[in-house]
Amino acid sequence: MTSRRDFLSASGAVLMGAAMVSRVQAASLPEAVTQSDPATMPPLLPSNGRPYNPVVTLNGWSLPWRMKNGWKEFHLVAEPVVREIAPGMKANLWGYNGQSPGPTIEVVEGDKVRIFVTNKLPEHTSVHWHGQILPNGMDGVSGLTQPAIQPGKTFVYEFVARHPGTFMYHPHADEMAQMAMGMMGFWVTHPKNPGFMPVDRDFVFLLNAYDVEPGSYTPKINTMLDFNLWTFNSRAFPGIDPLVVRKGDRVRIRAGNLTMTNHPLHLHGLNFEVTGTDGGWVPKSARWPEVTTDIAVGQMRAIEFVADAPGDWAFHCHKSHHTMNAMGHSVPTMIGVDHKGIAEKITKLVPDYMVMGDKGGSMGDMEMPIPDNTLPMMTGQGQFGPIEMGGMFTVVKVREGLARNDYKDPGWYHQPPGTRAYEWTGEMPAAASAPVKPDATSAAPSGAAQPVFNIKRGGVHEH
Ligand SMILES: [Cu+2]
Repeated sequence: MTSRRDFLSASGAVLMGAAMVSRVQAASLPEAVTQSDPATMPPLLPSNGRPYNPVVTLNGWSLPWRMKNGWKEFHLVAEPVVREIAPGMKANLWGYNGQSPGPTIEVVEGDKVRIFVTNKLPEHTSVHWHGQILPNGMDGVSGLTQPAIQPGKTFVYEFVARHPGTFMYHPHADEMAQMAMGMMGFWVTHPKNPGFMPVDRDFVFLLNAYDVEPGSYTPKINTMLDFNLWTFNSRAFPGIDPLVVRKGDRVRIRAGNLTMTNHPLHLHGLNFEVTGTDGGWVPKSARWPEVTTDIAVGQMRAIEFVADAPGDWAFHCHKSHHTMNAMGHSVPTMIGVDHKGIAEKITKLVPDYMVMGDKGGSMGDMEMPIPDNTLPMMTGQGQFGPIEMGGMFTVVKVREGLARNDYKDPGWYHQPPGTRAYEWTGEMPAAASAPVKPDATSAAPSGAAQPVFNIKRGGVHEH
């Protein structure tokens, strides 16, 4: 889908002058640029204002601005949007400028920022600038610091972006409904000095969650904890783009949590340090190495690592039900249950009935009909078969020799010969058995070694 932003980036700032400035200048509001393509857009290089190193919004984009009398002006439009959660599933959400989450806003420390917010929702809203230190009346809490923005109205927020760091924006009006519908966006205030903590690649995304019944399109907004779609930027695996990284790059990943539970984000193959929170940057002396960082509700974290290990490295929430998509999660465990007898009876009524779950839950290579507009629970194909993941899962792809601004999916990693787990095809040892006490052996049936538990009957039970 061609967006106005594609046009802008293709034509460049100079051509844009001829085509659009007259119209933009004639209007009192900056143009509300929209984007509906679900792919990750290339970083938005600043064409005016202070220089900075732009971020890459995973399956998202950054909002263009205009400079007017020393103010950096943005226009956010709160509106209903359709978001593709992953190929095969779309949801009716609320977002900003054509997408949920809304576009990332990137400014520089010290910028005077003016944001026009137009409400095209059927109910009032407001925008809270999470983590910003700003005048009280700009904090966006409807009722407390301002009247709510009624449908059809436009409000103006003005403040100086004082602190560099990682922030977000979301409504502070009918929050449970509006966040459950996808109202949120990322905000990055870059340091005034572009040489402060520079990185080669800087990825950002929000952790969010939806409850969309299979076969329906609109999230259930009253769900408190039992969401069925766990997403990065309103996308579920395999709809989440990989984080493509050049070997040797210093990489930053910033994530904010706008769900109602914590998410331990886990990265394989690389150690990282938590370098930032929504309160600011962590001094070097206070950082420690991790491969998992827990991001609590409402928090933001920036992690950094040097991509010294080429490969396809899984990056995911470590709550295993957050790496699954919709469908029933409350089914009984059938591992070890022989239900052949029941299956025979059911097959008389339902000829296609399939015995499932008696050997485990694996459904990665089963092809079952699913309702319209939902996703398989575990999905995604890798080069060696089904990945059996959904939800908050993606892959950090570290490759040698990429171009500086190359974020294209390089395909699957070709592991050097002799470096992949392999099947043992040699001799197998005799079946392992637990050590057997001589007196227990006599009681056991001949030939079958019985495990003996080390229990002292009548003895003193010590811990
Ligand atoms: Cu999680």
